[in-house]
Amino acid sequence: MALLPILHYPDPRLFKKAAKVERVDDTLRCLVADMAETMYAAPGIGLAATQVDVHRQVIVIDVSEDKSQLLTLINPEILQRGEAECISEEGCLSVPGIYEMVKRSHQIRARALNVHGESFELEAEGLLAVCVQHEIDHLHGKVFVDYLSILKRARIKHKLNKLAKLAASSA
Ligand code: GNR
Ligand code: NI
Repeated sequence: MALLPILHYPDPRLFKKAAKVERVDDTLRCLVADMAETMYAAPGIGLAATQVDVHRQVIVIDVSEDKSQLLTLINPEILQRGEAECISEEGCLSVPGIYEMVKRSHQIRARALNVHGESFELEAEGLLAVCVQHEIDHLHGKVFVDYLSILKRARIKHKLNKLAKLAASSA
């Protein structure tokens, strides 16, 4: 197992579209294990492969209180979105220190493959639904700050660029 480095916004690699996974094999399961370890260590409630510079459709999520319910979604697709929307505060491991309100569907139904390559359906609401939508966005090259105003996004870019320069100069 290994901790993987997480890309930070506005790194252009975060805007790449992930390709479908062709085969769920041991190499892919190794990636899933590393992603889970990275997510738990961060700590975060979700991680998309895009964030660790792997551009394949793989997501890990665990929204449980005691971090005992790891969910792996390979080639996830949203089948249905409920009509009700909810606005909640989001953060992202790729946008450190920034928390903003985002509007999403309150409830969704999704289909994905598990680590055994078996298809399953997931019905989710609340935080889990928000997280699944947030992670699937990453696979499409989209980050939650894309939902904010241009002004807010520009401020966030400026702030994170400054932080990245600071980090580079002290490294
Ligand atoms: O850890 C995370 N918390 C979070 C909180 C509200 C909405 C979405 C998230 S996902 C985030 C981890 C992350 O960046 N996943 O891509
Ligand atoms: Ni994120």
